[in-house]
Amino acid sequence: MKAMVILVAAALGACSTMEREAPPDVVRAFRALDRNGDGYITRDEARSDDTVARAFDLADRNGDGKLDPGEFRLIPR
Ligand SMILES: [Ca+2]
Ligand SMILES: [Ca+2]
Repeated sequence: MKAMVILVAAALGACSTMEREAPPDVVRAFRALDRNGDGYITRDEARSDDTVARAFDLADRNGDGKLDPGEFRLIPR
């Protein structure tokens, strides 16, 4: 039982680490595009990057009209 708890905790820990650690080049690209620094990339901000602009609708999974870092890092580049 104890081993099970430790396994689950380790799995959860691995997941949250992966969430937190986007590759540095993705983080850099995100910050470069997020010109007003609000933590989201709007369609307007995406316009300066062809790849992101084209993938925008696909990447905006919750349909709020902006990309958060989690959505942004799923764009293939
Ligand atoms: Ca922004
Ligand atoms: Ca979104």
